[in-house]
Amino acid sequence: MTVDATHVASGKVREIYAVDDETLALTASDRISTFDVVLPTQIPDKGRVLTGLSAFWFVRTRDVVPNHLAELRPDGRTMICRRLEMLPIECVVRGYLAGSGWKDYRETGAVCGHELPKGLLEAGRLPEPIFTPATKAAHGHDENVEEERAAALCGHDLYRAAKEASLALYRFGAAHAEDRGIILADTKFEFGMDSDGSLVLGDEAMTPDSSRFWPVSEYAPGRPQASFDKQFVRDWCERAGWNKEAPGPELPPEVVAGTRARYVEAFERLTEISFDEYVADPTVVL
Ligand code: PZK
Repeated sequence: MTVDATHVASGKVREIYAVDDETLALTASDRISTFDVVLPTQIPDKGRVLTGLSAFWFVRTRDVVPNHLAELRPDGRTMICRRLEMLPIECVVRGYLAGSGWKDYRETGAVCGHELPKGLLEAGRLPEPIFTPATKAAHGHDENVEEERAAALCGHDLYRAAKEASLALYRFGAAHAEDRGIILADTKFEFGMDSDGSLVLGDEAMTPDSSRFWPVSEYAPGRPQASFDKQFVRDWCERAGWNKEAPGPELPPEVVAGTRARYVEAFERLTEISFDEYVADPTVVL
């Protein structure tokens, strides 16, 4: 990184540095996690794909809700961001029933208080996208919560604004992606407040790490869907007989190359910009 900064936090595959009192640097590594474990093998350029996609969406959704992006660094993997006071919830929007949404529906017929029609299939499309907030777990999995609990944690006005912004962002991204052969099945946003208390979108946005991307061409409800980006890794891990506890297995070169190609393909399909051009000059997404 060419920005002078002190490290303040680590995510599974990203790091945050403090630049000054008002500014952070958010940098995406090439690490990959699957089955909740970070693997010892990196996927070259994965961090650039995620950062480039986030920046692409941030620029195109500014009129939906303001966001924290201040500057995209020449490395293509670092965003300089406005420092926010983050809301204590994960803002998840689901257009399809997968993961914990499918699990909750199967067990109760509802997800976060949304009573859904009977007879929906695993990975089935919902009649309307739903907002399904979750509380941030310090470790382990986030917990889906009902609207009243999430609103009490954020304050009702900010909660309402985050919910409406999340649904509008998802509708924009999902329509854009579907036109380009990718189903944005669900996605997670994180919001914060700026110094005057107004809502700002933070974190990453509509990337493969914060969303489920499914290829339209392979979509078939009634079973788990192939992941656009991680399916080679998951398949290889299953065939290798890994018990899904840390440490994960090293990936062979053909799985690394195939997975890198899928990330680059997602970037190019969604942005309609060549990834090589992005690497040469990241500002092409802005
Ligand atoms: C912030 N995270 C989560 C993400 C990590 C941790 N603009 C902002 N202002 C203040 N805080 C944050 C942000 C953002 N984005 C986000 N934690 C703090 C997170 C990635 C890596 F280590």
